[in-house]
Amino acid sequence: MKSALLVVDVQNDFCPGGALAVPEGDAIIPGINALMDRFETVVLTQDWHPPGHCGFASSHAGRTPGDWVEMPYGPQILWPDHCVQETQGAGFHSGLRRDRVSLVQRKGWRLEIDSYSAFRENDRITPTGLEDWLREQGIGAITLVGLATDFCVADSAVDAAGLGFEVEVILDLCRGIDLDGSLAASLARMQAAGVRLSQAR
Ligand code: VGL
Ligand code: ZN
Repeated sequence: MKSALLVVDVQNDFCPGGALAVPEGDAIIPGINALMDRFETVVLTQDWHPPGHCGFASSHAGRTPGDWVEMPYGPQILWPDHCVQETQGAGFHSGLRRDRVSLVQRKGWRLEIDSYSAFRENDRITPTGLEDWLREQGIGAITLVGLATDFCVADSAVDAAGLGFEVEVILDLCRGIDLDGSLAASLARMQAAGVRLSQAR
């Protein structure tokens, strides 16, 4: 079975100094770069929000990051402005290899729907197109690494497993945000979905 490496959101805003910095977010980059040589197909995801995006606290009067709001599609956490299209923060970390990349899958570009998963947006309906692309490439197994373990990595892994892919997450090549126990909860969610949790070393 053909495998793909899915590198989730290794962007400046999720690394130290960024707008939504994940602790040690940049520490995983050398390991991810080394792993790329083991896969013919490497996909990068890129969180790519328009200014005024619905997932930003600044788009909701009187709200601050960490607040929950009710969106038409359900509850949604609000974040600081991050990964705004065409900004430096939305760019990939300069240390991340680009030579082996087959596809860049952007997500979260709709003003009214946030998207953590690389497969389906937060309304849980709208597809990103990645599933079809992977199937057209004959890929049946996916290995995930990147940021953040408890949001975009976990949601992507759970969706991939639900779509019938064989899924592995290499935990020491991910880092989490851990908001109110979200890290432990995400590990349980991934395990329940049949995702294999492993370690690079
Ligand atoms: C992410 C929160 C908001 C992530 C993206 O990459 O995990 N988290 N947007
Ligand atoms: Zn985002």
